[in-house]
Amino acid sequence: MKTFYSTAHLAHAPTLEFEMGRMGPAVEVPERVERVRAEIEARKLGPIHEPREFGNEPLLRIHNPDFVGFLTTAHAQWTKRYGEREAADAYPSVWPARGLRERRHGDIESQLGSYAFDTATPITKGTWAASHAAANAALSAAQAIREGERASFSLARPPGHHASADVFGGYCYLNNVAIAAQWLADAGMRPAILDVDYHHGNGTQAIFYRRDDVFFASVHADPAFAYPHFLGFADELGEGNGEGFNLNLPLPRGTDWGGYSLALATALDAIAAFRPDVLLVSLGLDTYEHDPICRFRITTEDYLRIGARIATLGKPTLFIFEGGYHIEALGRNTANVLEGFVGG
Ligand code: OKP
Ligand code: ZN
Repeated sequence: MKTFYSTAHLAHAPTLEFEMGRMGPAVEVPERVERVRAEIEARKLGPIHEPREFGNEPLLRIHNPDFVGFLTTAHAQWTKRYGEREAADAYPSVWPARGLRERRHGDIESQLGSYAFDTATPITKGTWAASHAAANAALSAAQAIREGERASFSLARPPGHHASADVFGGYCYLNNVAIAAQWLADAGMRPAILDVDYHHGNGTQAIFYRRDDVFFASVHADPAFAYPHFLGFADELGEGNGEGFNLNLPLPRGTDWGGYSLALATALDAIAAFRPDVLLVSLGLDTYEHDPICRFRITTEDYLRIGARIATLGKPTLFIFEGGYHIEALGRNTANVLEGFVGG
């Protein structure tokens, strides 16, 4: 198992998050990745490599050029307007909802509202650098698979599965798993994506929704009560050519290994029927029983089982780090999935 990691993620360190009507401490923080790296080193789960630079081209296979332009300049525009004092991070505060006009090229407030879908996802000074580096890590892990590795792990942040071609949100800016899947498809491979984060991967789904060359399956908390609230329902099956190539398995609050393992088996069966030659896993660890922002009951032991189950597909597998907010257990839980996979 090759892991791809760089310190570039440290540049993205939001401190505050707006949640439940008040500002609280951010949960998508640099320590997350540092804990996992330490655990991989301590357990000797394989070498850790520096990602290589892929440039913007592979990002633009997924993301709209104007959206990428916005991400690269948003923070500079924000500080030019408001100065560098307290409000150092850029947040949207107004959206072009029904009856209003989207303005992707307007002032920075209208750009933020045109491209964001929530208030959880600040653009800081280092957001672009870290996001670009996370995409490079995912692409490096994809290249390792392309060169014959059985498994690789992109250990980077910010995460990606909530970002679509031209919308950011859910702590995500660039969709790392979609960028890697597209790069592999462009190299002639047939990718399937399995998203096991607690939250539905609405961005990944939207990107591939009308396509039959990339299969997307997601096991997640029912959006009837959980974020992202507006996508991830079971009746979303894909559209046009993509009909039948999208599978959502929403689960109730309190789901433990019993309910979870049945849904995982269903997802893996559907993926097997697609006959992919590479599997990409959006690896969220926020299904953990003690996660501070989520409501499933997956245990540290269960993560070994999840890894072993994924291994039964028998495909080259690229794990991409997404959510997971219980800092103390995050290293152990993540490493358990990887170890379960290698041993499985
Ligand atoms: C990201 B990943 C706003 C709450 C926002 C955002 C959760 C993002 C999860 N009131 N919560 O999928 O782990
Ligand atoms: Zn999540």
